[in-house]
Amino acid sequence: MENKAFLARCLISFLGIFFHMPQTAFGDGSYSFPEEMERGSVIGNLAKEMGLEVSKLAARKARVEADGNGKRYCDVNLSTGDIIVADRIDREGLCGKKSLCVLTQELVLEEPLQLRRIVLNIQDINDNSPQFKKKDIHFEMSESAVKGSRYRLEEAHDADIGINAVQEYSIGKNEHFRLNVISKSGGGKYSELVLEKELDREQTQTLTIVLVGTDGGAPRRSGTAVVHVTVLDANDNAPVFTEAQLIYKTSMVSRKWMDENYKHFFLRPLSEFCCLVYVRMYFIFSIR
Ligand SMILES: [Ca+2]
Ligand SMILES: [Ca+2]
Ligand SMILES: [Ca+2]
Ligand SMILES: [Ca+2]
Repeated sequence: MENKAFLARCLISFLGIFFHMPQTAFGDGSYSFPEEMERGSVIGNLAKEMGLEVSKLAARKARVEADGNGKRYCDVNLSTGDIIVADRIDREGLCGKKSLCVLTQELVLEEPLQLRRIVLNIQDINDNSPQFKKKDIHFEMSESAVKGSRYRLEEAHDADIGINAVQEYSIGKNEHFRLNVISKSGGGKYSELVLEKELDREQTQTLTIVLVGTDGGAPRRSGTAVVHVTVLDANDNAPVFTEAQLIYKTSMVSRKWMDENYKHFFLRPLSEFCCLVYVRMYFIFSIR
């Protein structure tokens, strides 16, 4: 009889210890919702998703605690069983460029003690615009650059991921360049200017083109930079005298002087020689 009583006491003690041990292996709740929801927004319900009785939540002192040393991002409404947002959840700040952003919180229930895992799957929203590191991009291009020459442009960065990151680039209408967009093997895109119509410094010394980077979110967001092109000179023009210059020059020289220095003309560079011959011819014809 005494043995039976002892066994019964042992069994009761064991069961008491067992039921007060934390149980985490079942009944986890998983909730997917977008980042940046207002504090107090409902993201789920304990009764529906975790099978808990709402009427007992207050008595069992249900509460949410951060897992490990993390922060508490959600809370529980004891009268409705709703799980609500407790703090700002910024996907970019928490997970950067990771394609999955998962936070884990713990639901604690007392009498008996129970621990349930709450898994929060944070979805990206398009809350960042593409940005260029430099708002002004400077290029120096020779006017001798051939059609088809390419000039790589700075990539725009967008803190969002997937379709909410940069998808397209475009440039303002201009007569010299078109834009070529290239996808990088590791993700992301950049663009390059392709020369379509050759430059002429004697006609245009500088060009200003607006570059736009656009993401694929809804609504779409974009960022801009300004490309400043300075056209560098190439020696593509022979010196030419104007008629006024010719008349002035011819008035300053005599036919005798021209004849005396005839050999000297031939020692000059070809372009200059041509001009001087032209001066001489103009002089000869103009004094007749
Ligand atoms: Ca954000
Ligand atoms: Ca985002
Ligand atoms: Ca974006
Ligand atoms: Ca030139």
